[in-house]
Amino acid sequence: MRVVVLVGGVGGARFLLGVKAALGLPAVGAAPPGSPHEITAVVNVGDDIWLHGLRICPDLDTCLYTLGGGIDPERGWGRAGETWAVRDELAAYGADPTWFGLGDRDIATHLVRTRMLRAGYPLSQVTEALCHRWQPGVRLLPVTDDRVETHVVVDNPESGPDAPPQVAIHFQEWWVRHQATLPAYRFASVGADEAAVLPEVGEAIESADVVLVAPSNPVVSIGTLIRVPGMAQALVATKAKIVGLSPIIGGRPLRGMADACLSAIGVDSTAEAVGRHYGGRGEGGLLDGWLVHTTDSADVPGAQVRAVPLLMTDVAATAEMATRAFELAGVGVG
Ligand code: FO1
Repeated sequence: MRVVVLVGGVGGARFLLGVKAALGLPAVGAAPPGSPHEITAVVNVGDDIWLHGLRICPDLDTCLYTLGGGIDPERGWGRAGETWAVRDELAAYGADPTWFGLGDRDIATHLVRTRMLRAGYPLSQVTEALCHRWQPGVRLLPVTDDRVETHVVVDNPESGPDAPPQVAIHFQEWWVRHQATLPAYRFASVGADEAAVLPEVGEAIESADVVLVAPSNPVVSIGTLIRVPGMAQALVATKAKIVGLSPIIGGRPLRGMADACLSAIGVDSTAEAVGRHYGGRGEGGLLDGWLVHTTDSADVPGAQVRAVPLLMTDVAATAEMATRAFELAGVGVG
């Protein structure tokens, strides 16, 4: 079965572990040869940032490390067994920004990626090279090879006679430095207009047997993904059912700060509001199916809604979620 999963950061990577397990594959590491299933993860690049001369791709790296067995399970990002010597040395030099922690092991990934990007390799080929080491057991594709960064419009913290009232800061500055506490007026996908969806992504979606929308941040992960030119066309064209899983349970996100993002675009932090925000496919939206947690209910015109346990407490629970999504999509897992 050809499965495509639209993913963002930590939640998306954890969900992919369950998708693999639901298909009888080892959650971590390479799929055994001859597996009848092919999983393609379409990963958000909006969080990517140039820092200290290195290109950091948080969502791709979180998928790489989580599926390859190198993730720090507590943080959900960066490497297990990490040390921070370079970060501390940079801080000692007062080398800004000091608010984004780059671990020593993690820096090796950014050095390899930056060197390949500078040599002219597109991000998709760089990611493929990194996958040779990590063996994530899924095809890991950036949604585009082009630079599309999420920037956040906030009140200008600088005051002064000619200070503009609002400024745009990089998503990571808003997310990490300010912990999403600065009220966001809107999110801009800088570079989206000149970007194009990766051809392999369009092909994977159009030839998929099922497309899953991971329980990732609906605004800065899934929203930024489907806004890349070419994505909407592929999602409309595919014959596959498109089933999403709510990242909001009982009126709040499990982790991350999706509620801060949702309020910024005027969407309530409820499973129903997010489902309606994505829209039912029968009404010209994204979803054929929408899974909400057992505590929630939702009416999403144009989509079939089911309430199932959505707590990713372990791989088995996550695999059950993926299985329920396959059921709702009408694809048996033979
Ligand atoms: N998140 C933090 O809250 N603090 C950090 O210092 C931080 C560093 C970092 C380094 C590499 C990386 O891949 C991710 C990192 N993150 C950090 C997480 C990152 O901001 C988020 O995981 C995603 O961008 C949101 O999905």
